[in-house]
Amino acid sequence: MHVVATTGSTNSDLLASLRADGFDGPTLLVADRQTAGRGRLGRVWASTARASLTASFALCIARPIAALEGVTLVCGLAACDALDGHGVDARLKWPNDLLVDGRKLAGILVEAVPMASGTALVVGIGVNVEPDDVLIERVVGALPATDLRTAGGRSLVRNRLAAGLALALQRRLTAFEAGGFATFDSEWNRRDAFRDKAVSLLDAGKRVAGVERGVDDLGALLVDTASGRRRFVSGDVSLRFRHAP
Ligand code: BT5
Repeated sequence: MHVVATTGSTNSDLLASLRADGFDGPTLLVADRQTAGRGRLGRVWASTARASLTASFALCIARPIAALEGVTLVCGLAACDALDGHGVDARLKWPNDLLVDGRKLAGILVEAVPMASGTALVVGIGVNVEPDDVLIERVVGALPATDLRTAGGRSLVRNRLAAGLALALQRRLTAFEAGGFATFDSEWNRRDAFRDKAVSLLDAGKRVAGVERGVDDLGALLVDTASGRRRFVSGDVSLRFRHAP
């Protein structure tokens, strides 16, 4: 476990060291302050030194990149496990957000590097720990933000939170390595914040409306639309609540 005062992005740092030096055992990198935090699809992850946990965990699993369907969702379940231990019961928004009361508490960014013996994964997680007006101003997006303190969290020492997240990730990803996503779908669906809700998706620039029906055994999102059930796997999908017309 390494803790640094400031860096651009803990995900970028672990990816760079994997590419330069290969995999050197499971590594947890925590930054007190992150200046260029990344979300999915080129989006920004906002954080402040006072209020946020920004960390990444690198580990290797014996599966090729082509057999990683659902891995991000499993990381979401692991993050929920860790937060359960701090008294926060989070819900999941496909594919990679943790919500409490419809507000975004944490986001996960999973990146993969092929290795001779499988795939090295860098699992980045940003968690809002304390309420912070500066942070709220920096969050531009569809969902309002919340934080562990507001959600009633206990024992919110950041290094302890980070270590708990890494242990939960290691445990869940070991199970994923053996059995893939198929053993996780019902558990994920029980945590799904959008289950049976009217949603609108942006799929490669095209808007699709329907009712969200959870995920299948490969982690694909199922949506009932006017033209039947559709399955979304692409990374380029944004999910939004849809208000009744
Ligand atoms: C994510 O992306 O939610 C993944 C965030 C992962 C961040 C961690 S921090 C450690 C590691 N190092 C990195 O560089 N990244 C990882 P996405 O689903 O694309 O969500 C991004 C969107 O969330 C933004 O466009 C905003 O709308 C919103 N957002 C940004 N910062 C937020 C915050 N602190 N709280 C709530 N929402 C936020």
